[in-house]
Amino acid sequence: MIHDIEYETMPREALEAIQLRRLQATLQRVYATVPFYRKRFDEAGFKPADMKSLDDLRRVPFTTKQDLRDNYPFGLFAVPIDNVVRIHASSGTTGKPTVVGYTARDVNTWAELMARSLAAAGATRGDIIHNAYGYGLFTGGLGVHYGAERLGASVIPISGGNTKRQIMIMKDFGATILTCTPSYALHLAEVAQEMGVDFRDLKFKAGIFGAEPWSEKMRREIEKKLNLDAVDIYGLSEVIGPGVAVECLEAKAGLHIFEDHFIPEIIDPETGEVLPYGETGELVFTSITKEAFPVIRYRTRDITSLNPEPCICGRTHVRMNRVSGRTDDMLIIRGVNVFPSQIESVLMEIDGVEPHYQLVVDREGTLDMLTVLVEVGEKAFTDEIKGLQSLEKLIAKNIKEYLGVSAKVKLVEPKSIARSEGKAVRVIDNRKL
Ligand code: DLL
Repeated sequence: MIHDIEYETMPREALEAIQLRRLQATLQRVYATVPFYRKRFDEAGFKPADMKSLDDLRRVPFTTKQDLRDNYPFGLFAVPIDNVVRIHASSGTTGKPTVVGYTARDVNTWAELMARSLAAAGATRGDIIHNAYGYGLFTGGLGVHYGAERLGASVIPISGGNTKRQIMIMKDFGATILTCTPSYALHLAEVAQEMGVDFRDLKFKAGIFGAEPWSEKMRREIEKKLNLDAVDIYGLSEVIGPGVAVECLEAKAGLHIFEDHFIPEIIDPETGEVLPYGETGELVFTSITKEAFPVIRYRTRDITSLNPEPCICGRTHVRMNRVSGRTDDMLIIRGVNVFPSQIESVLMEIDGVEPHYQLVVDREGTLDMLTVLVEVGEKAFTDEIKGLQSLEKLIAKNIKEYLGVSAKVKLVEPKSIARSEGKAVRVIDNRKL
């Protein structure tokens, strides 16, 4: 279902005309109201009036996470605090969180975009949405919540945690749409099984999963275990929260970016040069409708590519491919670049291995050591030691073959890797300690 037929299927030319107008207005506004942007633009010799066509965007300086930190907490707000009605923050792994604000109109925009996102996954007024994204400073819970209400669906604000109770409630209330991180979805499947609850007896038709990277293989695993269609949703607090891009149920092949609100670019993370459609690099966003916290060429650190091909669903908005990792998630192990998602793909090719894993990096003397902890299924685990050893060897061999890095593989007992209610912790890097 397309929630906003006019905007989501707008012909390219009309869409670009709107983008340019909104972009010009945004640049004028941040230049006038945010000293940080005024200074940045001045230093680069750029004036908002120079923005004559969308191509001129590449002349505008980037904004980074560090810039947000330097202006902590409210330094990049473009409206007085009187006009801010909501504040969220993303925790981040180190230091201070990144703080973002919304005016009433921004909250309204966000609700619309989330209504679009839920509708893209097939949700309608008649659905019951079991929302297990965390409520709080994290944008997942409230983002889905407002979108569900805007759509007219019934939302269950269960948030994360207390997994057994969640299973009981989803069963008793007959929820039809599940929203949570993909790793928590798998955990729900596991706990349901322990409780003797079969997802085939539940009423779910679709799940809208995001907030962390996941693979195509993991999608298949989730679809099988939870007996639903699994759709990918992407977003980040700095840009608005969830609802920046979403897959459509029809194609499930890349996420439509809501281009009437956000302009995406892909850049070479080393040189900052803009790359053409199809090439892989760092995703950069400029918001063109937000009031309280506009972002200009914000470097997400997420790695993906853009696909402008028309989609069978009728939406004209460009699609981003699955995020394959983050520039700052990249581990450099003895000089070799390794992304957790690459290890995940290797693991998911192998029978008997569960989609629960963790990468541990240590430094022994001057050498980096990568240990991959992998859970095996109950069946494999009760096999003879010999079988387990050969499985470890096979995984290590495949990692070496595909990624060119030697890793120590350690099979661990089923359910021994900590489950997360939100984003899974895939990497433990002891080198920083
Ligand atoms: O994770 C917003 C969100 C909530 C998205 C619920 C989807 C669903 P942050 O906590 O600010 O916001 O984290 C943003 O999470 O830059 C990506 O690295 C990662 N991420 C989000 N969605 C996806 C996805 C929310 N579908 C950061 N695939 C982003 C891969 C994702 N990574």
